[in-house]
Order: sequence, then structure tokens, then C-alpha cells
Amino acid sequence: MTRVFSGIQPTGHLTLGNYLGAMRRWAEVDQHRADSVFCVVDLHALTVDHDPARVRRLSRQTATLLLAAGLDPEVCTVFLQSHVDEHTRLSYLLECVATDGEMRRMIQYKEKSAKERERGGSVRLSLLTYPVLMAADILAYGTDEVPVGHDQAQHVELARDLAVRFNQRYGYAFVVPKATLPQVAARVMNLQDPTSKMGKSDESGAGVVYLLDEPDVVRKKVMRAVTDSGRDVVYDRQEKPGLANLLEILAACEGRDPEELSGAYDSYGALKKDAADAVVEVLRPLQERHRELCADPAYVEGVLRAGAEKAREMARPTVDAAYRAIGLLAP
Ligand code: AQP
Repeated sequence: MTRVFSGIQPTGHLTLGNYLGAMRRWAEVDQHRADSVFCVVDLHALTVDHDPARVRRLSRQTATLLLAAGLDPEVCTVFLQSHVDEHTRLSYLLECVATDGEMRRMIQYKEKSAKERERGGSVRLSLLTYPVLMAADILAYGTDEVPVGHDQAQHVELARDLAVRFNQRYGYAFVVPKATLPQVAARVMNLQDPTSKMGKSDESGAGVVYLLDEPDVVRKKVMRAVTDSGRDVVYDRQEKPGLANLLEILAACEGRDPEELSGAYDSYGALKKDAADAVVEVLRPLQERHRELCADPAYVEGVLRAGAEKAREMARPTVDAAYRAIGLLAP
């Protein structure tokens, strides 16, 4: 059976981009067709300046939202990365296979380290090595497919390269994974700056729809989305990125095609109104389920504990075999 692995960082409140680009597919498609493993990658949240209490709070909230989005612990495995030591054990081995140049070429590293320097902060070494830990997350589970949004495709490519290199030098140890991207909404853009990704660590949040935003807040944000000059509703990512983003969001929410949808509108206002309504409707059941789960934190904790146990069993043989293959003696 195909093994699917994907993760999500508790670095901020989850966004519509996380949901349409990744979580919805995990819940609606992947967990039902594959042996699926989903992880709150809390160690990754320590790669930038962080507040321990906030990471704890967001880790719980992220796990709760994954379940609220429809991940079913009866059919898939859900857990926190830091509860399964195999991730960091394997990460070190992969650091011995990866190169410094490879790490410095990662787009997210360039962007996030530049932002950190602009703020006058220092760049953590773990930000540079984070893609190796992500490769370990993926390779430890013999993963075939990694369903991610477009921004993570380069990191999955690195995991592939490291798997191939390790296998060639030290003998076969890892399945070589591939990224799978959604057909629509692979890159949901910021509503106030449609040339930037809608990200959870955005400072202002005005162009970001958070999964727990109240309906009137969602409506306001979508109605205030920056659109482009002109009046025609056409789907053109290069020339009209604001409009294209709204069309893609509406298309993703309603399971339609953005190009086809553009023909149905003759004003920006009508498109915004429908997009706002569609987002509110997509978020409604998720928010309701989230409220229910928040009333039962022991259930969520139990799911995470059982998930970690299952994940450990899955990962240990692969990681142990990699330790032997690279030249380390069994204890
Ligand atoms: N805007 C987006 N459009 C489509 N997919 C997206 N994803 C994130 N943002 C968008 C996908 O969500 C999954 C989990 O993302 P992550 O937690 O690994 O963090 P990230 O990719 O770094 O995304 P964020 O939310 O934007 O965090 P920050 O702002 O901290 O960098 C991934 O599959 C990702 O592709």
C-alpha cells in the first residue's frame, strides 16, 4: 500500500492556505487511499525565535485542528514529531550525507534568514538544517508520496536527493519519495499582497484568513482583498494576481475550475462576495468540530499518545537499518 507522510508546523495559527493546499486533501483523499502518517512538526517551530508557552499552545491547537479537519485516527496516524525520537536520530545521519551548499540554496532558508537579519535577530543553525530534519521526517516512514503545497516542493526534492545518495553510497535504505501538489490552491496568496504566499507567520495578518477566524472577520478580509486595475474578471496569474487568487480560492472551495469561473462574473464585487461566502461555508464544519474537540482535551491527548506509539514502531526498523548501513555498530 502507498505510504503517505506530511507535516505541519505549529509556528502560528493555521491558515486557509494550509487547509486548501494540504490539510483538506489529507482528510478527504489521502487517508482513505493510502497508509497515511500526519505529524505536527513541533521541532521545526524551534528554528525561528520562539516563545515556549506559545509553541506548546499552538502544538495542541494544530493537532486539534487536524482532527477537526477530518483526520480520523482510526484510519491514519496523527502525532507530534518530538514524541518520536527516530526523527532526530535519522536527521543526524542525513546531515552526514547533505552538503552545506545544498542547504544554503533552499528558498525558504534564504527568505526566512533574510527576514530574521532585517529584524536585527540572529539566524539559528537549525533554520539552515531544517530541511534535513524534514527529509528525516519523510524517509523514516518509507514514504512514497508527500502531499504538500507548492512552497514545500523544493524540500521534498532534497529528501529525494538525500535518499538516492544514501542508497547509492551505503546500500538501499530508503524509499525515494515524491511530492504531490493539489490541482488548485497549491499556492494560496496573501489577500493584501497577492505576490506573497498566505503564511501563518505573516506579521500583520490582514491578508491572511485563519482557520479559526469568525465568519464576519473572514468576510471583511476577503471583501478588502487587493484586486487589480481594470474591470474585466479574467484568470491571469501574471497580469492579475489578486483576481487570480480570489478565483482560485473560490474554485478550490467549490471544487471548480478557476478559468471557467472567471466567465461567470462581470464585477470584482460579486466575485469577492461569493468567495467570502464559500470560505465561510468551508470553514464552518471545521470550526464546529474544533469547538467540540476543545471540550475534550483528554481525547486529543490520547490520540496523540497512541499515534506516537504507532509511528515509533513504523520508523524504528528503517532508522536502525540506516544506522547499520552507514557504519555504526549495533548496541
Ligand atoms: N499559502 C499556501 N498555499 C498552499 N499551501 C500552503 N501550505 C502552507 N501555506 C500554503 C502548505 O501547508 C502545509 C503545512 O505548512 P507548514 O506548516 O509546513 O508551513 P509553511 O509551508 O512554512 O507554511 P506557512 O503556513 O506559510 O508557515 P510560515 O508562515 O511559518 O512559513 C505544507 O504542505 C505547505 O505547503
